[in-house]
Amino acid sequence: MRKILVTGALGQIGFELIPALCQIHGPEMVIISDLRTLPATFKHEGHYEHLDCTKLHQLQEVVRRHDVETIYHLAALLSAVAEEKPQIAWKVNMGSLLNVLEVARQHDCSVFFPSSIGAFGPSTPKNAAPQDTVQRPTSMYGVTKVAGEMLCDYYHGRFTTDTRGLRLPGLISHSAPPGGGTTDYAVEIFHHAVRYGCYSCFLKPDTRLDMMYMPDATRAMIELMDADGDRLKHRNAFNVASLNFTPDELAEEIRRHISDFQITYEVDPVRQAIADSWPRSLDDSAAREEWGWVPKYDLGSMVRDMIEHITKNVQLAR
Ligand code: NAD
Ligand code: AKB
Repeated sequence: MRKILVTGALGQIGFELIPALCQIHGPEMVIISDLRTLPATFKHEGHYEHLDCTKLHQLQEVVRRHDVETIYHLAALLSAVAEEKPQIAWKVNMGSLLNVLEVARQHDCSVFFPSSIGAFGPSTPKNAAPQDTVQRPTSMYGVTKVAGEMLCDYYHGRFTTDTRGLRLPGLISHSAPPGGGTTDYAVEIFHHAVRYGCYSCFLKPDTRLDMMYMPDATRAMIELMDADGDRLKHRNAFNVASLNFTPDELAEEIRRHISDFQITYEVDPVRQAIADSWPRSLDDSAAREEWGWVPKYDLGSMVRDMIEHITKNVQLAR
């Protein structure tokens, strides 16, 4: 049987996508790969390959040797890091995607591409941004995401490569740290709330953005890749939404569990400018119609689950 390759698998998404894929397909079917070496603390099953996806020959060799059928291409620099190193971000985000698409074309693989709310810009409608709308992002991250969406659609149209993608919002998980994005506050806040009872937030209190709990996000990726291709009118990439809040509203929900939690604000102008350029919310009706997307977590159930898991981890570490 042909296998599944996950690139950039040691990051925030890979940490939860790998166990989900191993549970469905069996660990022997999942190839974990990253530029980083496998940390001793990494406990997941699945075969590990040290792989720099900007190197075409490395990617070709791994895909050929493991007879890969599906590639979840997670390797990329996130928005805040990409804005610090725009030239490197272009090289990593676009260079690795072009390599993945080329190898997919040669070996008849399907490709999952994680686009982002960052693929939109200030001229996109701010509320309920439609599936098909203006995409003129002003961050390097956004430029690579919108170009990535188009490149994936090009490979599908030109070579019939099965490419599919999601415009993911800020993702929240308790098991892995975020990788340098504008929405990282929504993960950091929980660790600080449980450990210290306070958090200094780098976005303004009323910065409204879409967010999603990681179990919903990994399920969305797997469900999209399993969907009947004939039903898909869109491919790269589908708006998906579930949670929508400001830092102030998230802090209020955390106070239901940690009543004396305090939030203060020390705004980072770079990340604030990126957040202000993104839509406040997305319309995900195309995903719901074309492949049956339905989120399971709301703000209350996400916050409860995050606090339970982080509290347990903190107690175990003591
Ligand atoms: P992350 O930063 O946590 O992890 C990315 C991983 O890619 C890291 O482990 C890094 O070592 C690896 N990597 C970097 N360059 C590489 C290279 N040349 N070859 C191989 N591996 C390399 O990112 P994440 O949060 O897991 O996000 C994964 C993907 O999902 C990215 O494309 C990101 O833009 C997208 N996305 C993430 C979010 C989010 O909130 N986490 C939201 C929208 C989209
Ligand atoms: C980031 O903030 O860069 C990511 C994203 C929304 O793409 N979390």
